[in-house]
Amino acid sequence: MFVDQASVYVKAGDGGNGLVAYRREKYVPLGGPAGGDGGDGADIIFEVDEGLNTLMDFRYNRHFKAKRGENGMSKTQHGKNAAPLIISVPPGTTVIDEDTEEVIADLTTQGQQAVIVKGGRGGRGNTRFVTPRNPAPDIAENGEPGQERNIKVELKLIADVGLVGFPSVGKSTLLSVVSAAKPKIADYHFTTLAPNLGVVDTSDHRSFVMADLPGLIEGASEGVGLGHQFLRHVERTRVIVHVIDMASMEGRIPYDDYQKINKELEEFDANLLKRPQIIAANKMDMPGAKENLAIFKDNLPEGIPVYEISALTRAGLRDILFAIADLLEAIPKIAPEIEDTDEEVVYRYQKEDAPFEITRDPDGAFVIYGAKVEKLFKMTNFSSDGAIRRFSRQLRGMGVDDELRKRGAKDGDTIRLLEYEFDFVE
Ligand SMILES: Nc1nc2c(ncn2[C@@H]2O[C@H](COP(=O)(O)OP(=O)(O)OP(=O)(O)O)[C@@H](O)[C@H]2O)c(=O)[nH]1
Ligand SMILES: [Mg+2]
Repeated sequence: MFVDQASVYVKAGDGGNGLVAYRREKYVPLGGPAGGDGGDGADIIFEVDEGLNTLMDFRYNRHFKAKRGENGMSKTQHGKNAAPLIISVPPGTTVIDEDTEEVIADLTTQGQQAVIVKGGRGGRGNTRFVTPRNPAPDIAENGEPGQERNIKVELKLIADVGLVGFPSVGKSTLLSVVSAAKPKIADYHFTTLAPNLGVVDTSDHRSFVMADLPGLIEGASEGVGLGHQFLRHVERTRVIVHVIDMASMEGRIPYDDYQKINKELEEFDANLLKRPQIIAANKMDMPGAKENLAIFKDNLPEGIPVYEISALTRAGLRDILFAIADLLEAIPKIAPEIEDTDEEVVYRYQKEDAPFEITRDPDGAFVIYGAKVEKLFKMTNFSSDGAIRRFSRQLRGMGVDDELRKRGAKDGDTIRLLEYEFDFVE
């Protein structure tokens, strides 16, 4: 398989901040609370687009940041949620968390979506902090930070087209002139020992994946030559391009080649003969090729398409590529026998945040860190006393105070959290 991969950083949108506001009414100097909630930040979603077949887009853009939610507004108006950022990926894309190696998503079928990072929830406005004891709170939350992660995006390409034929008929040469692939080419048998894949772009902007398979010989289906292992690859292609040396450079008769290879395919798996097949009559630049082709065509049953090409001079390539692209468009996307490997997926991004850890800096200050405590901190708007008191209560609830005391913190000691410092107060 041809694996294309990219390392990418993704950050979902932060939630919008909640607002502290009060109603203003005629004759009422200070009305009730009226601060709205912030909107949710945008998720980043990957979506399968069958039209794509490379991760080219990630080569040039390795950072994706989604929009934040709108801040809450007065008159209890909710800020707008940010629309998700949808990124198209080709089928066969796997997304892996670079730090944990966890597979986040396996995207295979057209239109399938997976949330890669989740946008932050909007912060609550002061309307939501009303209690019987505090009917006009001055507390509002900041938006929750959007999730961020480093991911590895991998594409495992399954070939649309497989090139089959005897050794040295020019399969690798053909792949090398229609794609960026650089397979080894030489005039001895079995130059190609493992499939090479390349992405072919036709001049009318269609594209497909072509595999250059190792040469087949008589008895391949019983394990002669490179045998079975490579016939298996043919099974996974949607169209077979049968490459034949029309110049008969090794003295074989082209029509015999055609029959022998088909017999091997059939003996390996009878279904392979039902796969659409196109004949590439190669080496048409050589003397004698025209005559051989005429005889070949006389023997060939009606209705089997033959394209005259020369991989060496590049003659006839445009037509055969168009014919392949047309055929691919006319048949189902994935070969039936591999369809059942599809699984509906699955995103497991929601891990319980680690609550907090405490360490000490060389100057004796206590340092608090951890995803959960840092998130609480970021969601606190420290401009109001109410919010500060709420934050202290939340820390106490998590057990931060107890843990600090256990480690010997005294009234007035310095506590650090992210880039801020405050005093420990008993
Ligand atoms: N004259 C001529 N020679 C060609 C043409 N295409 C390929 N060749 C030559 O044929 C020889 C074999 O080409 P390859 O592309 O390595 O053949 P292959 O089918 O990949 O062979 P294996 O990997 O061994 O199965 C090389 O010397 C090529 O230069 C062509 O269109 N015309
Ligand atoms: Mg080869």
